[in-house]
Amino acid sequence: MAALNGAATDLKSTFLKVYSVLKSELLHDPAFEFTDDSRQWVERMLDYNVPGGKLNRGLSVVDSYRLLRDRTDLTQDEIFHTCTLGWCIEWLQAYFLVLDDIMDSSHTRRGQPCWFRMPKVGLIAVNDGILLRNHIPRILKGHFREKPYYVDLLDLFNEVEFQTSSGQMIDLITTIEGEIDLSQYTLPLYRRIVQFKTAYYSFYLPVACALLMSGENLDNHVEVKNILIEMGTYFQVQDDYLDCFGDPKVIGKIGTDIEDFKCSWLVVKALERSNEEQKKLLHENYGKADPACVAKVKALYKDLDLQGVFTEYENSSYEKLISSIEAHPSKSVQAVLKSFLGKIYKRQK
Ligand code: DMA
Ligand code: MG
Ligand code: MG
Ligand code: MG
Repeated sequence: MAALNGAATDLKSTFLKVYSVLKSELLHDPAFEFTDDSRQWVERMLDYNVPGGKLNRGLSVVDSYRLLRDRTDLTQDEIFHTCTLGWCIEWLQAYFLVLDDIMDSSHTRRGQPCWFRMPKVGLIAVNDGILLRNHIPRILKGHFREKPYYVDLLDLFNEVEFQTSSGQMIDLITTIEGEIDLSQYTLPLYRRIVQFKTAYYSFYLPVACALLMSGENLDNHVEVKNILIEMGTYFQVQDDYLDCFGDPKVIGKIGTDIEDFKCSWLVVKALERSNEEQKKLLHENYGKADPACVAKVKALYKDLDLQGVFTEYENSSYEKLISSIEAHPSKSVQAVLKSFLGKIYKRQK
């Protein structure tokens, strides 16, 4: 393989080179007898679902490790291994998204149709999701089996996957048809859902991977975990806001939260701020596929100035996060957390 350049500006192209290496290894996995057709299917499925996002989670592993080690010149080996762990998180994300889009009846993702909406794919996407998930331990076995932290790494991925799917479960059972009840949509339920479905895998996992590679024991970093969970909660509030108010051309997906009766931050805030008449409007129109109902909900969000409420929330959570980060004793850990926060603050996509 060509030399991996570690300079920050080239990080993304280095990262993408590692994707090609990992993909090629999986396409020649000796545990499976590939035919041309099956190899082509997996390759197309991977290219469609794994590398097309912002890659924030994956790149953060490399970034975090560099900051923890306090040097820019990582060895070729360190670069390859941090990128590989970064890709394992991107694989995990692809797995969750392929299945999430089916369950949320979404239409587009990353500016293209959701995988299950593609001709000839349909519910084969369910098995593709399972396959994506199974690629992760294969990648880890291939590259980390001899590392002293191998068991901890496997345990970390297992724990985080459990947390994420539990979060997805709460997200989904709050919207069961016939049992929908807006009055249960309060901030504590909201926080529980998003902490589990988003924060662990998107924020804690990348930093925890970098900590393990640096030889750290994760039990000694509970405070870091708590800060990352708060950051992940802020990130999902942004996701919910963009679902309604973002530009689909920029975010690459069309929002479905209102139609899907999701316990979104916006509906929680709307309920907090509504008078009886406005609550009635929500009860009558939230969770309906009819575009006229969706439009009424969006108009109410505007009347309640949820855009202003969001801006206020965004500023105050940023302030709070910065002060908890600055209370951390280690400067390099502070740098890791600030770098992550910098990537998402005021994001438009
Ligand atoms: C995303 O929740 C959580 C996971 C684990 C994929 P979501 O359905 O709000 O995500 P998106 O808006 O990207 O569909
Ligand atoms: Mg979704
Ligand atoms: Mg979802
Ligand atoms: Mg969303």
